[in-house]
Amino acid sequence: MAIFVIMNPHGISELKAMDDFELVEYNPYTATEEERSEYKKVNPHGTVPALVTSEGDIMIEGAAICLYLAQLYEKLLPDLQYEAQYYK
Ligand SMILES: N[C@@H](CCC(=O)N[C@@H](CS)C(=O)NCC(=O)O)C(=O)O
Repeated sequence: MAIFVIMNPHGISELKAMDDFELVEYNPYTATEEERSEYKKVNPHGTVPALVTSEGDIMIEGAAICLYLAQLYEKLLPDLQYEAQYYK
C-alpha cells in the first residue's frame, strides 16, 4: 500500500512504524512540472493525501483514508466511547 503525503512527523509517525506501507513524499507546492504530471496519474486533482491500496484502488480524501486505515488496523481506532466524536 502506498500513501502519498507531505511529510509531517506528527501526523504520520504511527504509520511510519508499520511495515506494510510505502510512504511517498510528494509536496504539491514544491513539485516540479514532471513530478506533478507523474503524481496526477495517481490523483488527477493533484492534492495530497492519496492512498493506493494493495488491490490498486486509489483513495484521495483525507477523511476517507483515515477511516479506511483505522478500520483496517484496529490499533488506530479510538476508544469506543469516543467513536461518535471520531465520526463527526
Ligand atoms: N479533499 C482533499 C483535499 C486535500 C488538500 O486540499 N490537500 C492540500 C494539502 S493540505 C493540497 O494538496 N493542496 C495542493 C493543491 O490544492 O494543489 C482532502 O480533504 O483530503
